[in-house]
Amino acid sequence: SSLTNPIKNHPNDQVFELPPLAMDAEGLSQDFKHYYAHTFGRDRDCQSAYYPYKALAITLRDRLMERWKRTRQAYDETRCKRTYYLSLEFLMGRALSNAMLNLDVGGPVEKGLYDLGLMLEEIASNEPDPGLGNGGLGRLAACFLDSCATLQLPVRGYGLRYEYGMFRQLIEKGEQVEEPDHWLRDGNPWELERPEFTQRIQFGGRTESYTDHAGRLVSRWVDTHDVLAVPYDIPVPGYRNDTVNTLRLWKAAATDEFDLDEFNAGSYPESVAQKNAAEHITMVLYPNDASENGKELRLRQQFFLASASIKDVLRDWVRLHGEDFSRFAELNCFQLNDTHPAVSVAELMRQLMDDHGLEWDKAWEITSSTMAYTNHTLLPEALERWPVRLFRQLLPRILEIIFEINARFLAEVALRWPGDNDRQRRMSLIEEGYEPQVRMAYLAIVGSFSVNGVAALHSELLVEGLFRDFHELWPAKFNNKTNGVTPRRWLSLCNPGLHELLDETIGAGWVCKLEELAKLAPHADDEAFRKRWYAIKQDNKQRLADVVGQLCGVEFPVDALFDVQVKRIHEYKRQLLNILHVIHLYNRIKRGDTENWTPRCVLIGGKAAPGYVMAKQIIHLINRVASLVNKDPATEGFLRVAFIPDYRVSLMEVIAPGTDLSEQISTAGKEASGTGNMKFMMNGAVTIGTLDGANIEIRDQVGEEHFFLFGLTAAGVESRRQHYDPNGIIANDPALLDVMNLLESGHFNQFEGGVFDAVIGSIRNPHDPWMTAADFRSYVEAQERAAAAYRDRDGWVRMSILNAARSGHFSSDRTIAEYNEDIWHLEQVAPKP
Ligand code: B1N
Repeated sequence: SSLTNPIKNHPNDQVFELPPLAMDAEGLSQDFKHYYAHTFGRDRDCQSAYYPYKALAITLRDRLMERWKRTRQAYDETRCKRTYYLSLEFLMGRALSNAMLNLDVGGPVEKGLYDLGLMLEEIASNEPDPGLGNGGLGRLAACFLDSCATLQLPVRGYGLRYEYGMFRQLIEKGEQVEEPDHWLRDGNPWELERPEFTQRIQFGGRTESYTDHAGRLVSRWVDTHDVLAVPYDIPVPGYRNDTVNTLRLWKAAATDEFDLDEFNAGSYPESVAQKNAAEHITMVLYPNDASENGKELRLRQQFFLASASIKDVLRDWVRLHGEDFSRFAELNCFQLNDTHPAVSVAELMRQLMDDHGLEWDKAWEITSSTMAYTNHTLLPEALERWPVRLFRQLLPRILEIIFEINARFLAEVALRWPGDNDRQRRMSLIEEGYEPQVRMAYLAIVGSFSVNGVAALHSELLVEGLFRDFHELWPAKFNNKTNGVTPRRWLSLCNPGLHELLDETIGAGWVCKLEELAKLAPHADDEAFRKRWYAIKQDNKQRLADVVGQLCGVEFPVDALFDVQVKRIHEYKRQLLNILHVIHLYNRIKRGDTENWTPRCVLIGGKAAPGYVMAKQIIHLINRVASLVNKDPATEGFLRVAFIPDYRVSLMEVIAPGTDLSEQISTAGKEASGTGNMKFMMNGAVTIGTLDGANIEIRDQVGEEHFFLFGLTAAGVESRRQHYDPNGIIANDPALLDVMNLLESGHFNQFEGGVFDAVIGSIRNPHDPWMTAADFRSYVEAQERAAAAYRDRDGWVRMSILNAARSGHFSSDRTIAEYNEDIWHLEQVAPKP
């Protein structure tokens, strides 16, 4: 633009000199009133409950804003090394109470509002829960940003600003129905649009060779259809430390150019419609968890994120260092959250060469010492492969670069293993065949200096299996970083009762040094302490029971064992095994086998990918079993079952504190880590689980006597596959046979013949990859041990305390400290006072 900024052109720092904003009740409520009345123009007659929330959000955002600026300045002035966390998902959850906690203004805000006759909790409940992620992978990214800000590390998140987040789940006639989540409808007070940092992203077109000014024959990308990327910044406050980091989300916007050919052909509307297509890139989050999608629009999203973020970083680099990239790798790191942004490897090469004139070797040295890759799954159905044909059509220049990377890489392989053609075929970035494909995980490994898994077992399985050849070639690249969760949201915020007891018992240091929870252990022997612990748990169970009552219409009595499984619905997570156990309990009740019974409330929740037929059938089955069990008078006082609809971050904040027994029952070797398991443990739930993902480390921490273990090991699962005989297992286990008979007789689908055939059939299938029948007996026995343990109230409370006490290892602060120590090597940078 030809207009210039008068503030920039007449250096006058007075403009930015503002007194620090008030942090007391009086000052906060003044601002709240100002925004409500003057900025939003509302009064007592306003019908919408949204405006009080919005006024409070802006009041808090102002306080973040001053700290945000100082954090940015500190990072700029120190010229410190930075990390960029690239992720297609950031499942941030609500921001308001988190901002209050981290700014340490919870008390004053509550008082200021109370003096105006308003209830904070009621106002806060009007905040939408942004669902820009599917599950664990997206929520992990959010926990990591929280820990980076709290540790004062210069880390910026880069993601997409989806217009529609994760769909809202309704349950109609027992089945999942999806509804679009237009979370931005009323605006988002937490985002700051930054049109001045808009980037231009290329798609399509073709490449051509030309001779550059230095006489080199080089390639360029021409005739492209460009899309604008407009950034929206979201503040990420650290815990009471004045640091506010940034999450930058890109929105796609059309350029103002028309497609001239179309235009001249007289198809004006088609030409304008083209523009529309550009804006579709960030319209919707793909709702698949741990399964790939293969749709062109998804590849567009991935490249859009990669290209815009890298351009943003390089522009900043040039602003501070000019076109000299010699120190770039020393001062920058990209962490790839799975392969979703892995096209970044080729895109950084492209920008360094085509936009900044570097030669291949220099660009490769920079790229391969700047990129780091985290793998989150071993499931073959989740491994991303993109057809070469799609790349050629959408990203022709990127494909050229991938081919070149591959040619040079395979030459290295040939040098190390001369004549081993099979190995070359196995390791190639291109999978040959009828439809050749780009293997994104291999591109990420070849282009990165670090490759990590997300729990000890997972990282071992990676180098023994999927990445074996690469581990042989570059053993030092591979490492483990066991996941963690932020204790701010997942203890301090969500469990105020426990929070207070912890502060009183071991001091307030645990919030940022979660290992200090270990100091709780001796108190497990103190009866008075156990009483208080129990009382808090019962209160939290009541809070959960109220929600279950409202959302499911099922009454959960709080003296029962609260047995909970919430996570995405997937066959490998085995919600089916859980429901088989429920049917088994129901059958026992009906047979009158209820001596020494532990009353139990089973809660299951989670979303199925809309195209995942089996997962949807499992939801249907759970709901049918639940309604039959709950309405049968015989179960009264023994068993309740509920499926909680629309499981999401804000629901977990109520569920985790109110849970006794945490279900982590995946087929061993299939759940990379799990993170819900950690949230439950922190809040004093005991785990029933397999030796899978981080469960193994949870059990190591808490001790085997405080964990209900069952099932095959990962190695056991693989060796059983050859001679797996579910029908033999069923025939020889009367309890399982009864359960199968109930299912197969149509007991749970009286007027819906055959609707559960596929899911029931899977249990009897000798090729069932999840081996549900194999673990049934051992699961039921572990459940019996858990039920017996719960009847010993003192023993259970002790176990609950020890679980929380040993959960310190699962703070994402520990995880991030390890990423920084081994991969990023960032200095802590504090903003100036
Ligand atoms: O990532 C979490 C782990 O704790 C879970 O065990 C793991 O299942 C989860 C494609 C994924 N792995 N892969 C995905 C998500 C979206 C998508 O489109 C795959 N999610 C996980 C955090 O490490």
